[in-house]
Amino acid sequence: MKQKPTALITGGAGFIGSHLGDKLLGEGFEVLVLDNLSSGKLVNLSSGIEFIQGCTTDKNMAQKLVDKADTIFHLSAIASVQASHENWLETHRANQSSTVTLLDCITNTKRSRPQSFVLSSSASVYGNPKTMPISESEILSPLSAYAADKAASEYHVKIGSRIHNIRTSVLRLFNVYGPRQDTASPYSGVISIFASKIMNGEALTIHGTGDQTRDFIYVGDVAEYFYRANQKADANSQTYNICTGKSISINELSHIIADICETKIDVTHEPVRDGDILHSLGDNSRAISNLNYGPQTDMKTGLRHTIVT
Ligand code: UD2
Repeated sequence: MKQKPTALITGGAGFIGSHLGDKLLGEGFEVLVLDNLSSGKLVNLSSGIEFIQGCTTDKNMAQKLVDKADTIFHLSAIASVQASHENWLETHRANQSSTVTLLDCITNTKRSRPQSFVLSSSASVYGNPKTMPISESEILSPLSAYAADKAASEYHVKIGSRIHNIRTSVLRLFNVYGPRQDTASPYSGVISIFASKIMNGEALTIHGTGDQTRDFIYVGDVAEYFYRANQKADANSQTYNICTGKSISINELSHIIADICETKIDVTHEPVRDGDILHSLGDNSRAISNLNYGPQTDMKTGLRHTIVT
């Protein structure tokens, strides 16, 4: 009988990682999840997934798990711009040293079968881009410690491919939404915050005018992209924007959510958040052509899945 491939997902108990775990189980993988549960939750894990509690920067633990894996999906991070400024060194370890730890484990493994590595990066590496839609060739201009760590992680991945011949891919995620996204944390995405407030009959807070726009992509499509990016991982290490190529404003978003919930919304305005970018719209043509997949879930359908759960 053919042996199942084994995938290690760091941060696999989190919002995006847990959807990826489900996708990989469905594709016949053995799935190992390494997560310290700082933001991930055990309830996110489907049965059949092997869970290991720990930090990705724990070299001994990481080595043991990397030794078992055919592929490593690196999603663990402290995904917060604010936290990256309040706890610079701690977030740097979680967001950059973790990447080097895993790549170093790959170079040290005694395993004979070649391994692949997929990095979850962020559109924040672009900062305030000069051109819109943003293509992957845009100059990187991180504006936060979080974005700097993601950009540096990307460079380390390229080194992993160039010097050590590791098969890699890098995904730059735009604004991901969907079920299991935390509503309670101050770092939550706007969609989960709005959905939860509307369902609880609370007023929405809009920072600034609400005319700022974002390219929102549904988490199921993101999991599909991770799966395909691993299939295409090679020593040329391609980078992909993971987005829809369409954007909507925060005002429009609030109206769509209100329509779905069949309710009227109350809005209070607060000052623009520190470091907030005005517009974000990605060019996803490379992902569509190289990974042979375009986002399948439109905004209304994705929001319905998000709000009923
Ligand atoms: C995204 C990422 C973040 C980082 C950042 C870099 C998410 C959840 N966050 O932040 O990790 O990569 O990009 O630029 O993907 N807003 C409101 N009211 C609220 C909450 C948010 O008006 O209650 C606004 C907010 O000011 C912003 C927009 O909604 O203009 C989107 O906010 P977000 O936190 O969902 O995502 P973003 O793009 O700031």
